[in-house]
Amino acid sequence: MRELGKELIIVDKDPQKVETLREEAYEAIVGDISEIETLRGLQTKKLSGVLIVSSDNEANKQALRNVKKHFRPSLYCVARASDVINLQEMEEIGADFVFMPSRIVSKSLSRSLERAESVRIGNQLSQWFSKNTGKSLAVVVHDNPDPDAISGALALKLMAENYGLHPTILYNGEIGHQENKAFVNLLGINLEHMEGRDISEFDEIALVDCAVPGSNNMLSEGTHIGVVIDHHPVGDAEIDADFIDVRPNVGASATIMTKYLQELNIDISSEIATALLYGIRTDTLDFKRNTDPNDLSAASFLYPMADHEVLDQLERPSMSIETLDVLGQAIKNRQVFGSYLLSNVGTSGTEILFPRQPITY
Ligand SMILES: [Mn+2]
Repeated sequence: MRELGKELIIVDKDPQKVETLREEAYEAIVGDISEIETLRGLQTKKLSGVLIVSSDNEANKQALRNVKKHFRPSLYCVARASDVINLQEMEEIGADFVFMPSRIVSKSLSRSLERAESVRIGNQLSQWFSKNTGKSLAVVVHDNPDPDAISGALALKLMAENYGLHPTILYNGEIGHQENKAFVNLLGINLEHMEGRDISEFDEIALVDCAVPGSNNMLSEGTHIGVVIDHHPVGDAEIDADFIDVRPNVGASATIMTKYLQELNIDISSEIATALLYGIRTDTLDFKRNTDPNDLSAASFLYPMADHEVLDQLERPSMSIETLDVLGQAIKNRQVFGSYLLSNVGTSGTEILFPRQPITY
């Protein structure tokens, strides 16, 4: 409360405790919170909230009833319960927030475990990079890469550069969809097609957004990999790698990479923040699919650094020149057969049938 800059009045049955609190310069009074007299004494003060936190469930419920009855209804009430049944009862009486100390402890324990794990793997990855300083690194994404794969690779490239490696992002297939092309162009992302490049010219290989060499990437099966970062389940595939981080519960590889950038304290440019945020959003369908709390926390970390004008452009692509071309061709080549208009749109060889009249139902 002191941190929040609020004044606090503490009520306790135990005169000894009250004495100690006063010695620590708290305003404390002796009283039983379940008794209406005690509450009346407080009512004269300008209260913004009441915290009912004794370890006695019955006393807390009685206090809550009294507060609800005798104080203004908008007064914010927090209560402590030792179990779920009391928690529900307190909510029914009208507490705005009920907490269970055991839950808070287990939550904070699991957070601290998660934190320790994240430090541990962050250190491992940083050790791998330190060991390979000066080497060339092929950062390979899956075939026909999407924004998650590309932004994840971009983050890994940045990380590698920070440790003095010489990374190149490599892809196979094509960057399909107008949105993905716009993504690469607007953010000026440099990636090279695998055609004409020999993977053996690189000292080390990293795989991003895919994990198994030869599966959805152009590597040969069984290739030794330095670093694997992915979020797709790999089943029982055996991967020969120095460092593997596959988290099927996470919605995007970009999320995993964002966590590493944070953990290893690597500065992020606006382009990379924008790319990663777009990667997370597209892979999770704007947090509607396979989303984990990590995706949300990574996104909220990236959000203030991202270029929202570029994101806007990516989300509402104007009709592409190619689409306009196809439509133009269709209009030029039109032929009318009865109630249908038939057109040939050239290179794709597809014929399109348009009803001559708009269909109405
Ligand atoms: Mn992905």
